[in-house]
Amino acid sequence: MAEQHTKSERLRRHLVDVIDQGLEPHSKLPTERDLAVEFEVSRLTVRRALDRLEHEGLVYRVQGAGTFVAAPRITKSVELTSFSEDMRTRGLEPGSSVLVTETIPAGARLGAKLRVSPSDDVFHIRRARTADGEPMALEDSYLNPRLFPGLIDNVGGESLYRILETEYGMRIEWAEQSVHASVLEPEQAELLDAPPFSPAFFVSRTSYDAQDRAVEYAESTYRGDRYHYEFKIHRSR
Ligand code: 16G
Repeated sequence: MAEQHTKSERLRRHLVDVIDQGLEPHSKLPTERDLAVEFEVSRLTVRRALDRLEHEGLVYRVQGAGTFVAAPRITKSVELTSFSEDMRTRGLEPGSSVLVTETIPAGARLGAKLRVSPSDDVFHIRRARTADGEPMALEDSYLNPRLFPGLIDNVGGESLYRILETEYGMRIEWAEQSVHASVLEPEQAELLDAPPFSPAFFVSRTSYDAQDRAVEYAESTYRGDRYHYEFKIHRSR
């Protein structure tokens, strides 16, 4: 058993090296059978190595088609950035398509987030966010119409934070953010071009301006296979 583990670990490392040395994302790896023959190991050993690589997000499998090199995950650092800024620092071109713009009553939950009364209206903007044309996240933004009159008639493909700054002179200064693990509901999966119930990150953020006014409450669902969060953390004194 231990022997088999060592062999699969050796094969795993070899495949990591091969991928790192420049295998293009989405290129196909040799079949399990070919790998077993080439490395003189059992199919079970090959499967173990591939299982780990899949678990680590380096490869993905398509039933009946084989194993492929995964696209690199996008690192999200914990700084207050817009989606567009995030993508650009990673050399990716951000994009979005607006799926919904509507004015709805805040209700108790959104009212509390945006510090308006439950019977007040709020703007709801739902966007599918892309990086280099690939779907990355679904984003529901809620804003106070009194702070941003006419906003929902102005949102298009460009950065929301930019519109808030340039059109309304509103700069977001700080935010409360929470992240939890989630899965893509079938409707979300379809919009994100991913399998239903695949892993996702659910991120919610309430953003404030320098006067601590609640500017936006947003809920974003990111594809779990394309994102990972990176934190710079300091030991408390
Ligand atoms: C981030 C924010 C979202 C904001 C968007 C602006 C989270 C969960 N979401 O994705 O609240 O609307 O950036 O991006 O942090 P944009 O300026 O590119 O439209």
